[in-house]
Amino acid sequence: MTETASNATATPEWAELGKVLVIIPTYNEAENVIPIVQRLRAAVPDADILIADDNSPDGTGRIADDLAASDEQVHVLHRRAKEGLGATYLASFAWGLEHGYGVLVEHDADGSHQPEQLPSMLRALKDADMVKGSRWVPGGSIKNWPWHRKFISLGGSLWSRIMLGIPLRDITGGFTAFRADTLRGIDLDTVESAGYAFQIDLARRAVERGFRVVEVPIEFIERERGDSKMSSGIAVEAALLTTRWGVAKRGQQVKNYLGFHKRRASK
Ligand SMILES: Nc1nc2c(ncn2[C@@H]2O[C@H](COP(=O)(O)OP(=O)(O)OP(=O)(O)O)[C@@H](O)[C@H]2O)c(=O)[nH]1
Ligand SMILES: [Mg+2]
Repeated sequence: MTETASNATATPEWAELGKVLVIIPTYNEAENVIPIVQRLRAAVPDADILIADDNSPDGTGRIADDLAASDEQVHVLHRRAKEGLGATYLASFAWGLEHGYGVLVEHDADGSHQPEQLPSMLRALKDADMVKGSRWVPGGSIKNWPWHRKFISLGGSLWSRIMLGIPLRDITGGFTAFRADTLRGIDLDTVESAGYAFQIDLARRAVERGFRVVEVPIEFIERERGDSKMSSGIAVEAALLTTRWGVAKRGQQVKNYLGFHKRRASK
């Protein structure tokens, strides 16, 4: 019996949370999809995997089908065309919730998120509603990123904290574990954001609705194979939307404050 097979029979520490689904969105990740699935299956043998492929021209979808054919814990969601990370995650969350999973995890295919660090996040989810893998809390780190990527990441989190008043250090990170009830409670139907803004949007919604959002340190490693889909447009979308949400939130706070004083004065 292999180590993976014997681990699979053990009850995981997070069993009370229900079955775990790790979602891997892919676009042209032919070189990365097999190693990441292998690592995930070894690190968290009880978790199922959903590869959500946007019809990658490099054949990632066919490789995913082969993986699914030989492993009943691997599933594939084929989508028609590249629509961005936000749309892919929304479709994948819907699939996972329909299939009765208790925990849904966002996980990149490119090796930046390390499957071996997922158990510590699932452990933390026992006392939380949403757990974000964080590069910017003590113990967290980034390997092989140029200074300008660090600047965008830190600046984005700082801007979000200032505009939205959200107490998270790494709000744009994409390695996140949600309880199913958290996703059901944050009105996914009204999410419009696509790139980094999507991550900020989900965290903002969870915090505003009173869910417990916790950060766990991770080591983030720059991808070694394949091309990044990150663009300046994604960063600009995040900055503009965060500013819009922040202005709307502050405006509401001022309205509430003025309304309170008007009511008091008229008593
Ligand atoms: N299905 C789908 N997957 C996507 C899309 N865009 C990116 N991805 C996948 O989402 C994950 C993260 O994308 P990356 O290009 O690594 O973007 P990033 O991690 O924000 O940026 P880098 O730090 O530069 O790697 C990878 O697994 C991509 O293949 C998309 O439009 N559709
Ligand atoms: Mg990446």
